[in-house]
Amino acid sequence: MDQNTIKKALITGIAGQDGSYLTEFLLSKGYEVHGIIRWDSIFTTERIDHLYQDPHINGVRLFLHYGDMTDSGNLEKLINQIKPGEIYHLAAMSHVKVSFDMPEYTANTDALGTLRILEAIKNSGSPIKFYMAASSEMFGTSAPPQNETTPFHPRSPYACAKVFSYHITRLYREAYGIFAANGVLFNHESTRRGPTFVTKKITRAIARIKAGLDKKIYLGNLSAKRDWGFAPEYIEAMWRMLQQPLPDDFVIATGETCSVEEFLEEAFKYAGFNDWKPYVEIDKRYFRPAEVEVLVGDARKAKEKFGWNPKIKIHDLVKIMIDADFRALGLVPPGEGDKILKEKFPNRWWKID
Ligand code: F7E
Repeated sequence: MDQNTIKKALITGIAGQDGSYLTEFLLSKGYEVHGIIRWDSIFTTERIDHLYQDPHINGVRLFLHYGDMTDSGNLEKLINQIKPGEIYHLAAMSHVKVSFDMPEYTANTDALGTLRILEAIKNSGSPIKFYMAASSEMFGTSAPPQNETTPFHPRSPYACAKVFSYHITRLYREAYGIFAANGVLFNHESTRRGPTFVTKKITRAIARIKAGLDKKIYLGNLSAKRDWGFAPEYIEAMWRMLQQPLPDDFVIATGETCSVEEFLEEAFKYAGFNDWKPYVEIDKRYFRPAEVEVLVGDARKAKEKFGWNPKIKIHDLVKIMIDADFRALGLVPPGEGDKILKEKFPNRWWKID
C-alpha cells in the first residue's frame, strides 16, 4: 500500500486498555495508527510499549502525539495535521467513583472533550468517521435488559458526561452529516484492565494473596450486577461500527450478568481457595453516592447488523484474568484461561499478557 491509500486512524486514549487493543487490531489490519497521550513526567504507555518503535525507523506505522481533551487548539491542530480517515474517541476520566470526587474535571474531559473533537472534525471539512465510546453507565436505574431504545437515567457525573457525549455525537451526525457512531459498551475487562476497577482489583489481589504479598482485599458494594465481557471482542465491534454503510448507535454486551460477589466467589475458587470470605473486608470508602444496581445488555442489533457475537462470558473471563495475574507474579497459573484463549481465538491479533 502506498502512502496515499494507507488507512489512517487517530485514537484518543491510546494508552488505556481499549486503546492498546484497538492499536494492535488496526495495525494488524494495515492501518497507520496515531494516538494521543497526555503529558506526564513518567511514561504511562506500558500497555502499548510492545507496539511502539522509534519513529525514525522506516515503515513505522504507530505514532504518538501529546494532547489533551481539554485543549481544543491542540486537538484541532492534530486532526488537521494527521488527516485521519477514522477517529476513535476513547479518552475519558473513566472511573465512576472518582467522577464523584472530580465532577467538573470529568465534565470537562468526558463531555466537552467530545464536543471539541466534533467541532474540529466539522471545521476540518474532511470526511472523517467518528467513533464515540459511550457507556452502559448511561442507563443507570433503567430496568434490564438495556438496548438502543432504553431511556437513560445516569447515576454519576461520569454517566452524565457520557450522556452529553452520546447526544452531541448524534446531533453532529444529524446536523452536519458527520459519520458519527456511538458504541454503548457494557463493562469489558481483560488482563490490561486498570487495577482500580473491580474485576482486576479482585484478580490481582487474589494473586497477591496467593504469593503471600497481601492478606486481604477491601471492597465496596458486592451486590451490584454487571454484564462483563472481554475487551478484545469489544474492540472489533468498534471498528465494525465505522465500516457500516451508515452511521448508527449500537449496544455491545454479552447478555449475561453476575454480581460482584459471584465474580469474587468464582475467582477465588478458580485460584484454588475454598472460601473467599476470610480474605475480603467491606470498606465504606468504595461505595458510591449513587449506584447502578443491575446492567444486562441486549446486543441483538449488533449481531443482526454486523454479526457480532461474543465468545467469552464471565466464567472464561475470570480464568483468563487470574492466569495472567498469577504469571505476572511468577506463580504457576491454573492454566485454563490460556487454553480458552488459544482454542477460541486461533487468529488472535493481540499479545497475551
Ligand atoms: O465497578 C462495585 C461498584 O469500577 C463495578 C468503567 O469502565 O464500566 C466501568 O464502570 C461495580 C460497581 O466499573 C468495588 O460499586 C464494589 O457497582 O469495576 P467498576 P463500573 O463502575 O461498572 C462502565 C461500562 C464504564 O463505562 C466505566 O468507565 O463494582 N464495586 N467494590 C467496586 N468497584 C470498584 N472500582 N472498586 C471496589 O472496591
